[in-house]
Amino acid sequence: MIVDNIAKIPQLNLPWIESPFFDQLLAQSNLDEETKKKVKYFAAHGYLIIDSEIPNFDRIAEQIINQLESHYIDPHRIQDAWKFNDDVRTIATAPKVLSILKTLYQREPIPFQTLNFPQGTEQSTHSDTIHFHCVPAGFMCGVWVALEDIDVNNGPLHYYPGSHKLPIFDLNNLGIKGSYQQHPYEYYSVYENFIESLISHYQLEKIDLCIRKGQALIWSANLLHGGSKILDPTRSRHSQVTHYYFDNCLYYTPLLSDPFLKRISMKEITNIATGKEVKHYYNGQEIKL
Ligand SMILES: O=C(O)CCC(=O)C(=O)O
Ligand SMILES: [Fe+2]
Repeated sequence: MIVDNIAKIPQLNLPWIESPFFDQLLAQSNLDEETKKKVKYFAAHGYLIIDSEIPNFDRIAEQIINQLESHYIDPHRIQDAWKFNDDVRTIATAPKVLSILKTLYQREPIPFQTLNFPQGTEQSTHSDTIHFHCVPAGFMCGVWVALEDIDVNNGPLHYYPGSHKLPIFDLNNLGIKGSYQQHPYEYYSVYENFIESLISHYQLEKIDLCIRKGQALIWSANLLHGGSKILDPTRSRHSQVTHYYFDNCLYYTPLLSDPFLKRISMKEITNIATGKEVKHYYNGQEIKL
């Protein structure tokens, strides 16, 4: 008799990489061995470095750098340049990236925000789950694409391998009601200090992302990351981040929410790939905002 293992594995409403049954699910999947290795690596470490495989990448990178130059009102970053720049949209919707994300999460990826940086951000270490979260949790990730070669001197992105397995923390864990803040970052320094304590408590290993132009880092929602110090202030650090959700979720901003006070800052998002508004779902049922 053939034993049907597939039917015996509980299907949970969470990313398969976080399922207690992940090893079995992976073993049964029809992915090739190379891909299985990558998914396993991502599940274990919370990140993956890939080649974005975007055709004519050098030209696209150069065009983005030149065309965005006059648009930096905030000198450090420009949000959602995909709305007026097709090259930014090309990177956000790169087929190779979308296909890897679909494999890693087993759901349709939804690129919903782009950030372009001309220099290192020196941004303090954080988990993106404080900014972008969803129900069920975990269906979010970031992809950081190098528009030029990156090394330790031009303020690389840094990350802490394995930190995605720590609990997901929000302001309520720190005794703060996010939805009652005067402005979104009123208590952000409390969160930043907490993350620093967490890193030193666990003595987490920090890695600077030194990658070549055209390469990309995918990080899972809860992986701690930030911008390292710019050691050479004369250097640029052109890069693009795209944040992705996955379909069939409720999307919200924990930093501004107190769900159990029924004060939830739901996110209205547009799928960069289709230009359409993204619907929210709870267990397959559409939820109107
Ligand atoms: O590029 C950086 O230095 C930080 C970017 C980041 O944290 C993000 O886009 O989520
Ligand atoms: Fe981030």
